[in-house]
Amino acid sequence: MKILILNGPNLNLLGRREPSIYGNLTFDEYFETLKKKYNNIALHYYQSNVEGELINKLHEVGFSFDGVILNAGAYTHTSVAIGDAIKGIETPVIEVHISNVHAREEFRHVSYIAPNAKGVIAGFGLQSYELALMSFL
Ligand code: CA2
Repeated sequence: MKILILNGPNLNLLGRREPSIYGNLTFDEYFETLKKKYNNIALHYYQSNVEGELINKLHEVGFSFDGVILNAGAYTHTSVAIGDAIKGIETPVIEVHISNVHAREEFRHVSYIAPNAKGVIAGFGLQSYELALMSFL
């Protein structure tokens, strides 16, 4: 089974700032533990701060991978283009968030991803990614 974790803007800063919202671990550290725990899955990871690069990656994997776990960061709340890209591919996409976006500012309650996603997981810290992964098993 081939699964891609796709992270959007600023998620490369995880573990370095705002630990009260996003925790202390860097994503690379978390990803290593996840890969060890699920070593029977071909787990890939890509992060970009650039909207078009996220779309290119969705197109690249979207007809061959079994699933995408997508944290589009703030693009979640703004990007019609990422929403359209998800609509245009065959691979199911799960929207994830580290924080509970519904308990935060109103602009974070809007998602252009959710209407095109298989499901949404938010608010479980980095464990949100593992919960999404388990749903593909
Ligand atoms: O809770 C999430 O996973 C978010 O997707 C994170 C985004 C935010 O814009 C979404 O509303 C919810 C922000 C990611 C920024 O991450 C940082 C991590 C450490 C330091 C600064 C930013």
